[in-house]
Amino acid sequence: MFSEKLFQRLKNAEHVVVLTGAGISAESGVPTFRGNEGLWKKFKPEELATFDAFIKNPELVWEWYNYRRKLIQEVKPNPGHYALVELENLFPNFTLITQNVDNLHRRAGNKNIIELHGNIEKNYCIKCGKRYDDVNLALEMKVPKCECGGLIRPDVVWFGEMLPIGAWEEAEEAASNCDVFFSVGTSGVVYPAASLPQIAKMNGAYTVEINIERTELSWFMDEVIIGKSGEVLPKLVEKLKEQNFTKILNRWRTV
Ligand code: BJW
Ligand code: ZN
Repeated sequence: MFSEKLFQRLKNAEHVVVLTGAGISAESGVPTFRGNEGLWKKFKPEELATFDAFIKNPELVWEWYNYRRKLIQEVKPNPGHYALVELENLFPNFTLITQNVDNLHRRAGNKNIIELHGNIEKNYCIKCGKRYDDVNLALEMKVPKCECGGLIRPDVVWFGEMLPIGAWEEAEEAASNCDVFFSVGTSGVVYPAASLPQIAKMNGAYTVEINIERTELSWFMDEVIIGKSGEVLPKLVEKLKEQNFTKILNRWRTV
């Protein structure tokens, strides 16, 4: 399943970066955005995840987010998420860049996380900017209005919006300076996130994709592993442990 080259690169790696997408949470029961199971009612993400859609029909967009908030509260991180926590502990420098807004990486225990598309459990007023970060409060509200009269929106990044201040810069910096870059469970169609694997590769990283199918990004990856992230990632961690990887890594570090 994994090449010798990958282990070689990992043994010499000081900085490992993982980019995740909706696919890593699929095995927890969180639907992905695209593909047959990814559809929500009859809408595409491009029709709901925009500011215009929200202004046109706040109830519908809010309903979509509340449906997802409730779902996320009911699910748990899966073995793929937990394997990334183990990976974080194996390397001197590890950055987890996620496009997901579901908090499952934090709940699993990862520490160094960059959330590129925000966080579904947080909200703010579009008029005065006041924050409404209590998820239960958000769930109770049918038509979300701030005390100033402005609409309350989820603190996520919609199409046409800038990424959170600093998040893109940090992600680009991590991708430019890593030794191995994993792209896990993302279709690679949404930019600028989808450019990160190419940035990593251009800067010399070994790039690996883990997905149940080939994606827009597969053609330039050094290695494409077809499989569920909840199965592939724990196997990778197991193999690294079998090879007494930590010891090898430590020996390398002291040379
Ligand atoms: C499994 C699995 C298992 C399943 N194991 N795998 C024309 C060309 C290029 C760009 C543009 C363009 N026109 C407009 C743009 C820009 C636009 C864009 O990219 N559009 C494209 C769609 C064309 N981007 C933007 O507007 C972004 N902002 C921006 O560009 O600002 C300017 C800027 C420039 C430079 C620097 C900084 C700023 C903002 C994008 C915001 C995206 N927002 C959303 C919604 C977030 C809130 C929410 O959650 O509701 O983000 S859309 C949605 O897509 C969500 C996701 O994070 C994102 C990516 O989706 P993801 O994660 O890849 O999910 P899927 O469903 O697509 O794929 C799942 C994958 O998992 C599949 O491959 C499965 O096979 C796999 N899988 N089970 C492993 N068990
Ligand atoms: Zn307000």
